[in-house]
Amino acid sequence: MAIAIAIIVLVVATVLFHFLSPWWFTPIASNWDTVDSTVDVTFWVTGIVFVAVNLFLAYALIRYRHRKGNKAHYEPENKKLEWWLTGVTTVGIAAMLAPGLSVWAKFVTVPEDASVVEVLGQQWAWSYRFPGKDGELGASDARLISADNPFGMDPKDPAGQDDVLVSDPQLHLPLDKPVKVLLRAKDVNHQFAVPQFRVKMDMVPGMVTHFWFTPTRTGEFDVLCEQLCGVAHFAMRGRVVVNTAQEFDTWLAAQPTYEKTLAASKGDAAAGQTLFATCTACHGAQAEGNRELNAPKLSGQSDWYLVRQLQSFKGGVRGTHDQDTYAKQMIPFASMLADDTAIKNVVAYIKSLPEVRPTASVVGDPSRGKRLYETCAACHGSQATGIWATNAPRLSNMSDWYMARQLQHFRDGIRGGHPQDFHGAQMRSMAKTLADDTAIADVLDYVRTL
Ligand code: HEC
Ligand code: HEC
Ligand SMILES: [Cu+2]
Repeated sequence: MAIAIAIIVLVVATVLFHFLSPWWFTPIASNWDTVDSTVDVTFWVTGIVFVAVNLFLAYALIRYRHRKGNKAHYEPENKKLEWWLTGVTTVGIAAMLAPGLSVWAKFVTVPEDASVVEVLGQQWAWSYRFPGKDGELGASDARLISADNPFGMDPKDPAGQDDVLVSDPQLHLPLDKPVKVLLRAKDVNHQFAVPQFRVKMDMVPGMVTHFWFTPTRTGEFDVLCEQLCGVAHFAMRGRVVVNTAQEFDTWLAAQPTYEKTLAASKGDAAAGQTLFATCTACHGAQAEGNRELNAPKLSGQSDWYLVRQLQSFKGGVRGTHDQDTYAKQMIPFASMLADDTAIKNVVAYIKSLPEVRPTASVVGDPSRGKRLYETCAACHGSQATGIWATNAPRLSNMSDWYMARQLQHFRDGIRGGHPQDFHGAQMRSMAKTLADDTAIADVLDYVRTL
């Protein structure tokens, strides 16, 4: 009897939870309301079966419970009942699957007037490509990918010259225009998913998968990777901003074409030397760092990382938190660098400076640190030399007191909290894996041994 009551309570509680729970679909922002309908159909079919089967079980437990003097009647087969059950199950399963098939067919059948955007997934970041004025994406190949060619563009294909390259996890799309989304992966399987659009599709290296949708309201929507793609899979975040056509056109026009990125200056160390004169006051003549002035060592650091940080300071992405007083000192000096060419020049000069070994100041337990560093190695490399492909800078042979402070700042949300700071946000979630300042000291003491 107790079991029967427990089952009835379970059924009632489940149904109540289903209708009262706040965890329901986010408000839809695309044309795919049919996706919601298919989920609704599944809920109805499985819900009715769940209630019917469990209530029947409870009924049978009560009706046929043990009573003195009663003997059970054994009925091994019942042709009629079996036909009924087979028939009802078939109808139920067909009702669940058939709508999905027809919606799926529409999901991958792209309308003629759809524009095209390519999404590129990698551990653990997103980037995007538009076809440019000719309406055609140029050829690309994973084998051509390098720091200078992150999209793996084929330089010989004329169709690729005007392709628009968005090296940022944030994509913009115009409102009410159907768009065909082509998906490529650089390294392992990923999945492009935007819950409000009700879209998701696997990204498989060596394959181009696709689907289409029409954004139906403006706003910002999260891009998630919904395929377990490695230790930092949860940190693979991006954003789609749906704009009016005019706002979108302005944004798109400001993005560089492949041709432009090729022509962009590689940085001139001689020109950078003059610019670096002001930096020496804090960072030292050899960019060796100065603890008294809180300015870290820059020599030996990857050039692409230094460029990004200077752009972040300048663009208000780093150093905007009230408590980030050290980073705030950097903002006026980064802003003195007039444009990207100046930034690249000064970084080219820093790159030409000789390496010095910074003095160690953080003391911890390197053997504990070694274990903690295992996760970090996925992005920063086993020797902590930094990996361009994961956007993670060099840590070995850099100022340890500075890194300790950065890890505290990431952990406490002082660095990496700006909505445009996708790389910082990634490191923020990783810094939280270090329980306290002792763990930070341990891991940095281990990094020093590399
Ligand atoms: C007034 C002192 C001062 C001057 C001058 C200065 N910096 Fe800095 N810089 C700092 C401080 C302090 C930090 C650390 C910020 C933090 O802790 O978040 C920093 C950080 C940086 C970083 C980030 C390093 C990293 O690993 O993330 C870069 C890059 C940098 N500076 C480059 C420059 C360049 C290039 C110049 C000259 C144009 C310059 N700095 C001038 C004080 C200064
Ligand atoms: C998912 C990849 C990833 C993992 C895992 C990761 N990091 Fe990072 N880390 C980054 C990225 C990306 C940045 C650069 C952030 C930026 O551009 O502002 C960074 C920056 C840092 C910095 C700041 C360096 C500087 O010069 O300012 C430190 C220190 C750091 N990471 C330490 C660690 C440690 C310690 C671990 C392990 C607990 C770790 N990271 C794990 C991606 C990662
Ligand atoms: Cu992924």
